Amino acid sequence: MKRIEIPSIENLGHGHLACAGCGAAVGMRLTLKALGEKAVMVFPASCWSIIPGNWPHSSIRIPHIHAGFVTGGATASGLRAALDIRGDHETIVTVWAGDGGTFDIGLQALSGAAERNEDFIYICNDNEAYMNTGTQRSAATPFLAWTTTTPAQQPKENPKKDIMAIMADHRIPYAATVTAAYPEDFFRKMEKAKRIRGTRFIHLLSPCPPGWKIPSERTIQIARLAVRSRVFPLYEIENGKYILQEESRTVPVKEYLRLQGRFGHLTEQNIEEIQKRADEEWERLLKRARC
Ligand SMILES: Cc1ncc(C[n+]2csc(CCOP(=O)(O)OP(=O)(O)O)c2C)c(N)n1
Ligand code: SF4
Ligand SMILES: [Mg+2]
Repeated sequence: MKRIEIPSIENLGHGHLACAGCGAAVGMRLTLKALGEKAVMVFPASCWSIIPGNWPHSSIRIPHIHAGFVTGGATASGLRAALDIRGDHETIVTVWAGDGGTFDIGLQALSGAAERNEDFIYICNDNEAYMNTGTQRSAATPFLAWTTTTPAQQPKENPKKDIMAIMADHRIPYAATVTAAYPEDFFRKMEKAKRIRGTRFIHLLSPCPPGWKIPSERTIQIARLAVRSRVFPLYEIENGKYILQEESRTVPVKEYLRLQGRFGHLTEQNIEEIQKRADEEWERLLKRARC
């Protein structure tokens, strides 16, 4: 595979307000490096309503708009139309929305935009809960995880929604999963997304130290283990075709779970059940990739 040079340009500036070790901040750095200067970004309500800093200052060095929680897909559609009317077909329109703003409350606007195949890159920054408001469960929260609304005595009963399959079923041209633990892979997929027109969907898994109850220095290690345990496989869906990246150094899900306080209440039986589900999901993906 061609070697990727990640540019030294930094468009996430000093003084941002993310927690120490925030996985999303590393993801944002990479995203902004990949996008370059000719891009605009929409932020539906999330931790990223706070992280850039107080107006009139911002640590995000490309033009950006703070938008209503539900409106990521709609705001980006309007922005694209406005740029096109001005004759600017070059500036890339992007959305950076949380899992709550994508899997749950923003799904309708995103679905409408994807069905119209609106021309933007939508990045779902998935930290698996509503973190900005104090770690409430979302449809992206994993099975049996602790959150403040799914306490350890009654952890989340439902599996994570398969947002990639939902987006692929909108017949969009491109969707991909990424984490900051695989920066070259992340960068390569962003570069590919930039070359395609229409709705492109990037699913970024971002460990969150306070919400996942992990030490801030373990963010990247845990993101890597998410991939190696096949809890979060890396793959692309190009025009409906699944392209799966086989991870050669796989580990049992236990290795991933045991480092995180949000799974601290799990019994051995719970862990076996999670392993079984991860194996079944992997088989399901493999089947799709072989079609
Ligand atoms: C209509 C509406 N409901 C609720 C809120 C409060 N709110 C702001 S951010 C947020 C959580 C966002 O969660 P997510 O999209 O996962 O992003 P994260 O904070 O985890 O980055 C909520 C509930 C809001 N801003 N607007
Ligand atoms: S709460 Fe989590 S996602 Fe939000 S800034 Fe802190 S580490 Fe990042
Ligand atoms: Mg979230």
